[in-house]
Amino acid sequence: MIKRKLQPGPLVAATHNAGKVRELKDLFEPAGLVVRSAIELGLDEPEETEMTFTGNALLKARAAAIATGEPALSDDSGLSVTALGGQPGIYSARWAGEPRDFGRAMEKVQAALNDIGAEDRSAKFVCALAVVWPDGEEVVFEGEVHGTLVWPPRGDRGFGYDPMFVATGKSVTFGEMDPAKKHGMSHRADAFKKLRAALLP
Ligand code: ITT
Repeated sequence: MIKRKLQPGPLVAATHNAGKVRELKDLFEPAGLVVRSAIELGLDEPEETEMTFTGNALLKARAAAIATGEPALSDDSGLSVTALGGQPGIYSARWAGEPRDFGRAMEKVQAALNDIGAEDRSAKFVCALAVVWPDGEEVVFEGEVHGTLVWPPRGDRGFGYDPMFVATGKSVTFGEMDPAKKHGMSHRADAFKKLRAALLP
């Protein structure tokens, strides 16, 4: 178990996804961390060559810690659909094409479910949060949230696949939900709770 703590002060969020930046700031800033994103710092976006959320999270945080000389936080996450064998999974962002269009990505998920006549619409969001210090020490925490996919998508809050995801026991999609409520139950919040217990003073 890692003994080191994340001290109040600068933390680089190694992400180019504006939706994640917003959520990571909401989660980490109350703990006294001053979060600056890879977008604000103009950092390069490394190619995600690993086959797991954890592997890709570490790769992104390592690149940012090396580039800045500051502790770096990254988030690798995605939607895992049961009837699609876990797809889009680590390819969740790539299903949106270039430039990213999550309306299209959601249509692809819906079309893939239609193609196989899937009755099982269960899915989960998965998140790996990695912290890497400039001296090379590193740690990762994983979280998830289970739910069901609805069609058509609903709501314009959140980001990515949020408008088609309803968490178990809820009736609104993450796209319709108040961000503070999403932070109480999301895959990112689940990983953050584990990180907070281990790394925040
Ligand atoms: P970075 O690598 O720069 O962080 P990215 O968008 O490429 O940004 P990922 O490779 O981790 O990030 O892709 C994760 C995708 O999964 C992301 O683009 C979203 O579409 C989706 N996703 C992750 N968390 C989500 C959430 O809370 N709500 C909706 N969609 C989410």
